[in-house]
Amino acid sequence: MSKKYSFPKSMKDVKTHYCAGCGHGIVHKLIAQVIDELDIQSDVLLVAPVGCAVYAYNYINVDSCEAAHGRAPAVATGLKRVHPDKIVISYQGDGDLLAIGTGETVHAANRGENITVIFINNAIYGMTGGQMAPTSLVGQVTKTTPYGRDANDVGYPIRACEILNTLVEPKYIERCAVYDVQHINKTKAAIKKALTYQKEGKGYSFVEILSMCPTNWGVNPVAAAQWVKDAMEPYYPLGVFRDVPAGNIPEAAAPKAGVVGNAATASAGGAK
Ligand SMILES: Cc1ncc(C[n+]2csc(CCOP(=O)(O)OP(=O)(O)O)c2C)c(N)n1
Ligand code: SF4
Ligand SMILES: [Mg+2]
Repeated sequence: MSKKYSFPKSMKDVKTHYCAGCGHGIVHKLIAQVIDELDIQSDVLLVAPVGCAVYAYNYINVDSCEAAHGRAPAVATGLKRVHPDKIVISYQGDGDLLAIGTGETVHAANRGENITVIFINNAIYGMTGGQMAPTSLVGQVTKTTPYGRDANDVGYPIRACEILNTLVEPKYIERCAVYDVQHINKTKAAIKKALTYQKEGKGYSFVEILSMCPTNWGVNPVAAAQWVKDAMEPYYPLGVFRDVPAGNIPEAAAPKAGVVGNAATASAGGAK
């Protein structure tokens, strides 16, 4: 017997403004489903980004606010500190999170704010018409790299999970993708784990999602999904980078007891 599809309670039943094949709508729905499953609709505070998901609050039916481009983790920090019992989600694109907002991103993670950051990596500035993002691939043609991204000029694409995984405080870091059903289901599980950890007070969680922007990549939705798999995934490997409650703490990020203020430091004159 086929299971009847039920529309998420935490999703507004409105027409989408996203292009066909865009990943944002898929991720919005996953977030809404997880909010329903965890029964936290009245507890969630969503910080919407500046980017194509600027109207995230028109779809996800929770209390929301807008943050200036790049500032969402700072706004999320304020909301969480004032309302520690709320579940605070910062939803951001790659231009928002890794260009103008790199500082806010790294420092919120480094402070170990008990918030969840959902990072939509579509390798481009979608909303503004397809300029190069920090995550655009080498050779990728964009409006601002008409001959393809040249690493000699602008450096290599930035890997957010790998950077955050060098910090001590984050408790959960995973990279997912939404190019097929299997990966969509995995993404939902990652979002659920991140929000569950926040609910349990475990600390900072970060879920990166490789996503499609067919419009600015200049391809159809099927080809866009394929490009995420074939071109993006090899550079941005999927998987769990950090899961502290499960005991997965990389050596480099593990706090070393006694290093600061120990005998060796003291005999060398102490920390200044
Ligand atoms: C302070 C500021 N700088 C620049 C902009 C212009 N701007 C709006 S959205 C955007 C980039 C959006 O790209 P991304 O964050 O990757 O989101 P996407 O649309 O791809 O989901 C930029 C540069 C702005 N609105 N505010
Ligand atoms: S421009 Fe790209 S990111 Fe924006 S709605 Fe269209 S497909 Fe999605
Ligand atoms: Mg983008």
